[in-house]
Amino acid sequence: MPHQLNLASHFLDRNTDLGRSDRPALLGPTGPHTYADLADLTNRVGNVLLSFGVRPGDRVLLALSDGVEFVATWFGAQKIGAVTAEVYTFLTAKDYSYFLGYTGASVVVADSLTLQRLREAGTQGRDILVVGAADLELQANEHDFDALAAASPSTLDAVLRGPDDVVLWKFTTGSTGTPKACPHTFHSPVNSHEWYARGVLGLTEDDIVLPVPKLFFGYARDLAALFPFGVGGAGVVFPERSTPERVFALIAEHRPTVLVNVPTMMAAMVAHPRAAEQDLSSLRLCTSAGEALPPELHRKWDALFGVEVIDGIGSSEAYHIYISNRPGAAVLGSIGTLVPGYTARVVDPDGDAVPDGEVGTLQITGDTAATEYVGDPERSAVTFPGGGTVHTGDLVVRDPDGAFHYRGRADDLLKVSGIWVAPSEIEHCLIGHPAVVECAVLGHQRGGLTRPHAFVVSTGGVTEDDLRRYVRERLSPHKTPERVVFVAELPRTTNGKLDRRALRTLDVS
Ligand code: 3SK
Repeated sequence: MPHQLNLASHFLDRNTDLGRSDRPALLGPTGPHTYADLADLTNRVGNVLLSFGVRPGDRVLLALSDGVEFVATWFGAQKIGAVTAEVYTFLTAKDYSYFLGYTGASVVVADSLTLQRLREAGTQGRDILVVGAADLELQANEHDFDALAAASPSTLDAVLRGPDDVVLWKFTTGSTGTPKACPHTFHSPVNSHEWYARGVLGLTEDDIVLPVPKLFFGYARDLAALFPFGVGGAGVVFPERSTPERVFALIAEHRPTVLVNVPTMMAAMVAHPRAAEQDLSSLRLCTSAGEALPPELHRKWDALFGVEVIDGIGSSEAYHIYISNRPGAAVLGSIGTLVPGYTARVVDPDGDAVPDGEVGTLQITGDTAATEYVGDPERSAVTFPGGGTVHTGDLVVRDPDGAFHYRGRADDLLKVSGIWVAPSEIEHCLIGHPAVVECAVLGHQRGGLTRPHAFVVSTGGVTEDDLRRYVRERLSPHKTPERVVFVAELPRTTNGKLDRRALRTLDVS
């Protein structure tokens, strides 16, 4: 690991030196964009940011749809030593107000999708660079991103950052519902690229990576618009939200080799009426992370698409994926083994190691860990004890052969009839029913007792009693949901994970 480094030089500009200028870096509706195009726009955007007074260590907030402008803004900010922080594009004005205050960013890069809600949030005292502003009436502190970039120089010196300099923030919502930033140094993306992207996935310059989640989610941003550049490969970027139809169409058009997926979309793809007609033969693998992959869904995916699923677990706190299956050796029902570079402990509530085969909480250590949640010393002390360790709050079982099995979040466990129950066990059972597309199980309090309640998105033609019977026949009686509530969709956090807090507010009595 070099002592100092700039992420834009390391991941992007190096491709020019390696003679890859004319190779595609980004594909999508506005592409292809070559490495030369992307480096050119990156330098221009970096110069625009400099002209607005952005200095090393300053946060630049991206509230921007996926596209070449997103990627060039990210690298442009990196190149001048600024700290990138990206947020979802479908937030409310209240949310944007929170992020503006929390990041203290004096420059925000937005687009027509986010501008109105940013205005409602109040952007006084900040400069807003607006992508696609040609037809918009801009206010005094708003500026036309494209015009400014076109008029800026296309050369830019990279600012080297040191081992203790924060270079990016990754947001996490966690159990409190209030997003907090995990700050990272350049060590995190550089190590993750070596250990996971190259070491586990074996990314090469022949890879084209299509992400299902949008780029504000670090899982997708790194895998589609950072790690491929480290090997001269390409990412696919597109502005709209992912739907099964759009994902199928992008696969047909761009023939990606790697699909970066989440179980929710895998369930929707499998349940799609035209799933069996799709040609996914360009894919050499499909990653799954962000939430637990029920084995039954994995089985359905395998049977229908035959594209190997590389299930793994990662977090914003630990930067990226630290336990993963391996291509060619993926094991159904397991999240895989440690990604080389990490060590793990599985502990009981006192912090003592539990034997293999028993459930415990996962602690992970490696040189990609954040050191704090910005502005939250209490939660930081619990999650980041120091020494590159993250207390993940994830319940796992480790086999004697080193393979891990996910058992849910420690704070989601239910005590039913005096026995601990992991909601994921009931969820994984329910998903095996042919009419269940996705589901979530929560503890419902009544008269001081906790009972599991299931929320189910179904294809129809199934009743509450059918599903209760289905679980009762497969699991012990106390795991049978007291109620099964059919919903049109499950609430999700901005990172696409199940929002258990929002689910709790649904009336099931
Ligand atoms: O699941 C997550 O939260 C995550 C975050 C960052 C990078 C990768 C992953 C899977």
